[in-house]
Amino acid sequence: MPAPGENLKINGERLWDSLMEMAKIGPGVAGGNNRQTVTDEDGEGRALFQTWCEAAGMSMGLDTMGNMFARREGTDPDALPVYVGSHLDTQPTGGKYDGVLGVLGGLEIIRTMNDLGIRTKHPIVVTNWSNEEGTRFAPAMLASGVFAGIHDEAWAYERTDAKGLKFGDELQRIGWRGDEPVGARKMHAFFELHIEQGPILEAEGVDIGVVTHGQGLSWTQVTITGKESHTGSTPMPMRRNAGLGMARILELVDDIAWSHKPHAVGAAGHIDVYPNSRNVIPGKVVFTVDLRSPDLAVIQDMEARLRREAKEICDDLKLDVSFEKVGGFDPVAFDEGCVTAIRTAAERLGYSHRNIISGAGHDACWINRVAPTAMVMCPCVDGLSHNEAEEISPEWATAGANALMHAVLETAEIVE
Ligand code: HGY
Ligand code: MN
Ligand code: MN
Repeated sequence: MPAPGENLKINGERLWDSLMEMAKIGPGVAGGNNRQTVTDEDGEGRALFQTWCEAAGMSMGLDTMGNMFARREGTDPDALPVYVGSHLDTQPTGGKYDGVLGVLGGLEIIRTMNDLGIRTKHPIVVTNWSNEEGTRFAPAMLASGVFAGIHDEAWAYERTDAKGLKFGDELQRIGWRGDEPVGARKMHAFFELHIEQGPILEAEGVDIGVVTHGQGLSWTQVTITGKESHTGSTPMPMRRNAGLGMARILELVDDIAWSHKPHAVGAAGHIDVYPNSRNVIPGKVVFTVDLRSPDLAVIQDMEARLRREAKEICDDLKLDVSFEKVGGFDPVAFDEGCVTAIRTAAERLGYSHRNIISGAGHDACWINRVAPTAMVMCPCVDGLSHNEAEEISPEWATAGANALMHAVLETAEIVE
């Protein structure tokens, strides 16, 4: 079985044009995107992706979680397909490349194979996973989690957004709830291309991140209850200020993460204050603490310390506090064979590369549970992501997609 030739390259201009075309759907207010999961804009992005896949001669499958599977046939229809993809949904103030590069990078592989008449033994399937971000409906990687048997589908359908709308109802409403039973598909392997979303590759001037591991994640939703009262006429000793409790706990979260430097991280990105009125002491606050580390024992220690010391803070301030685990996964070690395919691809193509641990969670972290999986990363400007100013260069996108293509073709076995 021949390896892909070193001069086998994708069409970088076409990939970049598709990225810019997709970025027009669900525009943000500062040059990025707001194409949140199962919104009308998500539906438009899905439709454009389907149009492009069908124009490339692929057939589209759609499962009951809205996961999309565009299939290019192989010479052996019984061979398990090689899957490649990521997600098209974005953060509310997201960038143009987070997730999208992985989906359209997969499509560009097919377009290049069509241009050059390349055939493979294994079919190749380009995938768009629903609700990777978990911002509108927690947790993150929801649909790939159901696919991998981590979450129950009925539970996933019941996840609600800030307006009380349910994921399953919204998926149905936008017309992207398929009939194919989620998780029924078997994979030969899965590959995901993603921007690093961190500063390492750019700072070191490295083209390709060979992702050996993904750090683990823990999302704890904290609810603090005090007493709403007048911010002017309530004497300080009488106050039960839920906002003060949250402020001290956010300081605690920062201290916990620093106590496990250099790798652990912690913050709260989601915060709701009630009644959120200028002259009312908050009677209730709800926020989600995001703790991460490559080391499971560190995550467990951080979670335990958070609950223990947050309770002490609230007791001191005469506040009630409750905790709910709303998301998380253990640190991930990707498949060595697939990781080697990516490293070999980078070497064959003459790209600088280094092993890297993914700081962000990805659908690949769940798919790794059910199929040999690995990721390839490209740099992003200033390591910035989950910000509308997220930026990459066309050269980085092209190099990442070339390495992805070589790993996918090598695994799918080119047929002369
Ligand atoms: O939260 C994450 O790491 C991913 O971006 N959803
Ligand atoms: Mn992503
Ligand atoms: Mn993201």
